[in-house]
Amino acid sequence: MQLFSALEPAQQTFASGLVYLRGFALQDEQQLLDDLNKVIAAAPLRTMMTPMGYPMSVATTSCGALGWVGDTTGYGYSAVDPISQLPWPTMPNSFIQLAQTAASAAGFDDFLPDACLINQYQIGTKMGLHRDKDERDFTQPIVSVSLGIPARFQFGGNKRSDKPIQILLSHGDVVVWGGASRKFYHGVMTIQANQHPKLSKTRINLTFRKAG
Ligand code: MD3
Ligand code: FE
Repeated sequence: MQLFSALEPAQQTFASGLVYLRGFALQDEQQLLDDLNKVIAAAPLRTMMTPMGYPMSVATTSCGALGWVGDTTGYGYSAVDPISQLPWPTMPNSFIQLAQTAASAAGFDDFLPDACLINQYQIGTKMGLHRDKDERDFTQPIVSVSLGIPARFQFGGNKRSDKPIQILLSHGDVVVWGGASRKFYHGVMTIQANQHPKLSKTRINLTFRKAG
């Protein structure tokens, strides 16, 4: 099985603290997918409301002590799933291991994520340019894991008007967003029609955060 294209390096640093690790999540792929399915069975994917009162196109759920929630009053983190009123599923060991080894490969040695947001994209959905600012400690990185069909991801700088760079994120790719990149504007371009052998016509993104 060929995991890596010979065209690009397996690891690339785009900015200080911004490290791309191609295929990094494939090391323990099946365990990761099995654990993902268990989390989704316990806390189903759902579309949160935007403050404007429209449902987001991306479906989300969470695991870990804190989960990301949104409704017409705004966005934030909650210790309970608003649908079940129960705590979110615990973060599987395979998730914690992956987040920590990736953070450490990027130079962040003591990453202890307490939140894992799971985003599910169908073909035709996207995520507009935004910054992540609902977390407390911006010295902690965010680790993102892409699964399923690929996405064209864009990130700029600290200003919305900074010209974005696009990168293709494919199944198994991991990106660590630490240092200055933690505050960069970023978004996901409209997902193009595609098919993945294990995730069919969907893309799943995991983001690991120290939110509390
Ligand atoms: C750069 N998710 O959930 S992951 C999000 O593919 C989010 O689902 C996208 O943006 C997705 O908030 C992008 C990559 C990512 C995540 C967090 C970041 C990039 C980031 C935080 C700061 C800077
Ligand atoms: Fe984001």
